[in-house]
Amino acid sequence: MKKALITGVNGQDGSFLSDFLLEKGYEVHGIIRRSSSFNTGRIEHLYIEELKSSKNFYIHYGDMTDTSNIIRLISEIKPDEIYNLAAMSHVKVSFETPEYTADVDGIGTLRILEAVRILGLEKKTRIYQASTSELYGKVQEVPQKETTPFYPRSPYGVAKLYGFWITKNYRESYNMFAVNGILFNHESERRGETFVTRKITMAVARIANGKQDKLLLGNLDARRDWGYAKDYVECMWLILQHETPEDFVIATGQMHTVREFATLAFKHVGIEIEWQGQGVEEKGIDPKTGEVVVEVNPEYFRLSEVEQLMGDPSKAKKLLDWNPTATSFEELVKIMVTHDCALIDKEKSAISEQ
Ligand code: NDP
Ligand code: GDR
Repeated sequence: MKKALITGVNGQDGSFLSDFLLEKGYEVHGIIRRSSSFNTGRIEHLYIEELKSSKNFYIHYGDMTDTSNIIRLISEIKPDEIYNLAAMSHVKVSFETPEYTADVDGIGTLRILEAVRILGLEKKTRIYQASTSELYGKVQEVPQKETTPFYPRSPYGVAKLYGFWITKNYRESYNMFAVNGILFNHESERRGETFVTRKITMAVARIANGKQDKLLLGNLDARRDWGYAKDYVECMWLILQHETPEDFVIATGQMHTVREFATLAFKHVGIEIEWQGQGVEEKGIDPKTGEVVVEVNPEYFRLSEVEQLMGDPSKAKKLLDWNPTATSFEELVKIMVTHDCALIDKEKSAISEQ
């Protein structure tokens, strides 16, 4: 039985990857941070299932800033595969916590690579590094591929740039199977609520249920290449199974504006939003009621924005036989809105039963 270690196991991707690897018969070890409140909501179903069936899922306390903890865990587990998903992953927040972001997202990656090397596991352990389309930042070429030059636009992007290069450097210097998946935005019903897609779908569900008046957004013109997280974690695994260690762009090859995402999300609850005005004055109106349901709030603007990102997944399609559009943009929005409407309904019925 293969053993995998996942950092950031309780995040969006870590939780889907755990589902995927357990299904494949792996023994899965995950690292979580100690928190003053419960932080295992996304992996709760695995505890419950694993209590019932054979126990292949193990959780360990740790932190990407704690070198001795990382070395001890890797030495005890001796994983065949490490998926380094832990990160301070919010681009806007990285401007508020640049040093911490560099420590976790940049040096944290080095800590994993060094631990594997110090422990003499270079030949046994394959390492996946969660790289990002934010490396491209100020876009030099459209669509972006593995050879497109990087130009990060945030402390997050710069920290991840270090993570990318140190992974490549360890591969070339120590002959390690250490690789980067350069993943474009991927979303799901498990996405954190401070990212724009989930912020929109949760607000749409609440507005449709009369629990919120309006949605406040930043840059409506920002364009992203949005895929479904469940499809993308399969690709992380495929990258580690490839016979040679190589970096891959993982994307759908299509992009949409934040405005388009919101328009489609509202449509699913029967609101055919009408956009009026421009720039900070732009508003989304529900034509049936005349009410403003979306407003622009400059508080959500970025100090240096990444205006557009669209990846070219040709290499992953060809070498990994991966289907980038298994879930379409329209399906993704529908999955998220349907999930969040059900969530709000459940909350409502729980309250009415009290
Ligand atoms: P999430 O923000 O959902 O998850 C991040 C995970 O990292 C959480 O489990 C978080 O734990 C953990 N973490 C944060 N800081 C530390 C720390 N100091 N020590 C240990 N664990 C820590 O991100 P996603 O699942 O969406 O993304 C996974 C990875 O992929 C990240 O590295 C992200 O930067 C990268 N990425 C994501 C993309 C996307 O569109 N989703 C696209 C490209 C790259 P806690 O719950 O305690 O905060
Ligand atoms: P991003 O995702 O920065 O691409 O990083 P996010 O959803 O935060 O922003 C996408 C775009 O939407 C614009 N935007 C808003 N964003 C947020 N969060 N909130 C708003 O109200 C809002 N209004 C408009 C943003 O300005 C931006 O242009 C994500 C993270 O998962 C990273 O970890 C990952 O590396 C990249 O995707 C690829």
